[in-house]
Amino acid sequence: FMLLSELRSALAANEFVLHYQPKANMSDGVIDSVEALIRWNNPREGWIMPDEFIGLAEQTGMIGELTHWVLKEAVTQAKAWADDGAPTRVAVNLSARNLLDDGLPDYIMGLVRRAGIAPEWIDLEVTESAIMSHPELSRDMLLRLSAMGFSIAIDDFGTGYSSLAYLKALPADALKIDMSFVRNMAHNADDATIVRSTIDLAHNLGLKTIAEGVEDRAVWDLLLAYGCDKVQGYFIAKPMGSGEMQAFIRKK
Ligand code: G
Ligand code: G
Ligand code: NA
Ligand code: MN
Repeated sequence: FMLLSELRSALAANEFVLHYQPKANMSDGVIDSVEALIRWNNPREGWIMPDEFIGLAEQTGMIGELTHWVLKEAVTQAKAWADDGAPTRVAVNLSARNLLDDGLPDYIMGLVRRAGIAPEWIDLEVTESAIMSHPELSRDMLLRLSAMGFSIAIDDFGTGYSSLAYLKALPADALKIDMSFVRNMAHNADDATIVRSTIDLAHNLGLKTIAEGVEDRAVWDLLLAYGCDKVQGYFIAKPMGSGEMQAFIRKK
């Protein structure tokens, strides 16, 4: 049981932390992008994962403030990695409600301008179901963000109900194929067919593909054969703190 007041004081006390999970290019193995994943370092209970508090933040509207914090932290980190000679794109997850926040594009633009980095260094991930909760408004918002130079990835692709006609009208740069199809694709012919067809569909629409939940070499090999662009998952690395991530990028 969690209270909104606890989330508010956690933000004020700076108890939220971003972890980062790398995405590897399939063509050359290079890691030039990561996904930021929020955690709550609670002084009494230890690490609390986002599944336990993002829902409350969304229901109460606090997700607006929380996402502002995530974006600020992600931009600061992208700037630090660039200054360190290891430029890395940082992806931030947006919730359905964030897409209704008219001030969001100017807020993100203000952050990247002040940091002195290009918008290209920040990727935005939005789930198919978040977009479909307000299709028209979400599309307008994504068009604004995309026109500013931020790239848009459709997250958890394949689990929502967007039509192909609607997908075509979105300013997306990439599809992230949901891990429920990817994880067991080496042992499940239907999953493999879904993943292969999704990659073909994405490429035919001019979109890049990212497979999430890659846990072993057999899946990597299949994805390589299918022409997937990027992979993310425990086979590459688990989410990690920023210092560990920096060492990981350097080592590669
Ligand atoms: O690694 P993991 O347990 O961190 O993530 C669980 C879920 O929480 C995923 O669906 C992920 O997209 C979501 N999530 C992680 N960080 C954020 C965030 O900063 N904002 C939002 N809206 N969702 C996040
Ligand atoms: O919804 P989203 O795609 O943002 O969720 C990412 C979630 O998946 C996070 O909880 C992250 O920690 C987790 N994750 C990342 N890679 C793997 C993986 O290879 N296998 C599994 N089971 N989970 C993963
Ligand atoms: Na995500
Ligand atoms: Mn996802």
